[in-house]
Amino acid sequence: MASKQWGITPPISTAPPTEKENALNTALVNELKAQNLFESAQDSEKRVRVLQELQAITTEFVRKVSLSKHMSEKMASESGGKIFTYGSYRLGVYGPGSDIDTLVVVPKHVSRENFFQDLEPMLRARPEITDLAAVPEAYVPIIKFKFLGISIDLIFARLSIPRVPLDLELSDSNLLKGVEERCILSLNGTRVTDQILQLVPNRAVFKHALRAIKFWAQRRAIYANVVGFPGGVAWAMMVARICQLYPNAVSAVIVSKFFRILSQWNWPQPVLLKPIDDGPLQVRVWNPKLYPSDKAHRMPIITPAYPSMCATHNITPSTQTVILREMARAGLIVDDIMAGKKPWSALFEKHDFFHRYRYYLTVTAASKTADSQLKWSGLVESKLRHFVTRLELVDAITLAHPFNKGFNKIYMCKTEEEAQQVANGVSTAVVAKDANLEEAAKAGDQNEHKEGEGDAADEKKFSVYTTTFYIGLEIERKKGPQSKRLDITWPSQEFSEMCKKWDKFDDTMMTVFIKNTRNYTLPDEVFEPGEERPKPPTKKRI
Ligand code: 3AT
Ligand code: MN
Ligand code: MN
Repeated sequence: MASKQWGITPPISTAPPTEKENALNTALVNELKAQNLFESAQDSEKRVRVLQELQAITTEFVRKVSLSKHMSEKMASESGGKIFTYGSYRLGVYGPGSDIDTLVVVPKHVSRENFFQDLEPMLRARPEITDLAAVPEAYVPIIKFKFLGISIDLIFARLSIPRVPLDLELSDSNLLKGVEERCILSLNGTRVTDQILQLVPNRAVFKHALRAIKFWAQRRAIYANVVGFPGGVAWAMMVARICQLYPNAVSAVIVSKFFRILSQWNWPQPVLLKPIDDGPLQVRVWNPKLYPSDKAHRMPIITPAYPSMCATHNITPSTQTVILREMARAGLIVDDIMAGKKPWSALFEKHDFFHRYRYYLTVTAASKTADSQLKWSGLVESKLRHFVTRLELVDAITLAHPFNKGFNKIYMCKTEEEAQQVANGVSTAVVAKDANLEEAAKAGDQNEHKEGEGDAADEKKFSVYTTTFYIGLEIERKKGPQSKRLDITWPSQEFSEMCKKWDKFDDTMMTVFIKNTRNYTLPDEVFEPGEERPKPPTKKRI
């Protein structure tokens, strides 16, 4: 029987699973369940109902807008409007806390203004919908809200066709003709996830393997597109490629081959799920022969839907090293698991980032309100990988490893001066608590003080919100007694200038400062309760 070739090369093996592999696979799925990665059937049914409601609202939205543009009742109803999903929900790897990434597709006579001026009020009017926030000026304009408690990220795309029927598919690249760039970007999420699912030999195998890899990457703190690690789509494409190479394998085998193959991959050879398409538009498609910036990608993982892009352009020399080390480490552990010498839980052991290095840099973004801090800390985080690339140029630094998330705090200060000192990193000797920034921003800063107690709260009128990011440094040990002091002045200056160039930067509200920290002076919040902390050296080095 001639079998279909999945992907751009013949498979490595088409062997069916052995009994032992099947048993290991059952153990893997059980471990994922024990880690609470799956939602209950009841909650998943709720998601389906929510999506049905969103489809009904979308149909009504398009009909209303069509009528307002003087279409007949019949034409208005036939204009359609359809929702699609992308992200973890579409890939079937969502967990209890996941959002539903949803795309509203409308015909040409419905505009982006209508999305915010007509659909948004319709959503606001629904009693099931709470916490609605619209961000029309974002790179991908978005409306975020909760529907019956489930987070929804709603984006929008307008096609250049008169009707969007419920059986419309987005796979045809000709649909992109005459479509605005922002809409092409919005369509991309669904087009990519749909393609990934089309390009794997067995979706159930792919999904369980991807859940395992995503969980591993999160536990090892190497899951974060913004700071220079692969994000969800990139991990999905890597797993999909392994599935293509072993079309009959079970998820446990896919996971074990994943580490072996990708840690030994001939980077920067790209990971491709299919040949890169040319398409009908004048848009840029990833091409290292044509574009020097594409040639610079160190671990290219290319999206399969036209126009193909590199999902991992953020990876730096340091993050590449960290990823490959983690893959090599995981490969050894999985060998033991496959040999029956270790349980799957060994693969998912927590990262050791705060134990790994002797020197750390802390980058702290601070501002006066939760709302401004949410945006400011996001901006600073998005520039962190540029700081990393500057640090990589410093002679003595052999590796600059960014941690994948920041730590939030609120400081309550008695005087403005004290608040200013905190914001500049001079003083931290005030009351601080761990902060949930999103919650605080929603509640509004005026409510902040209600959480304190009576007079004490009144005294502490000036709040400062901080988010601290960590970069672990590997320093080359110079021979000789007097090694030169590490000088990071230039990268630090470049970095803070980069942050402050932001068009919404407000120097009366926002600060960013960088500090050196030794491992034994790291703050408590980066460790779990009971976790052993790095100790200061007992003997002086000679
Ligand atoms: P969860 O299960 O939701 O945690 P996910 O993979 O669905 O995992 P997200 O909902 O954060 O993750 O993102 C879904 C997709 O949305 C992934 C990416 O294609 C797109 N996306 C997310 N954040 C951004 C962003 N800041 N800019 C551009 N695209 C984004
Ligand atoms: Mn999501
Ligand atoms: Mn999302």
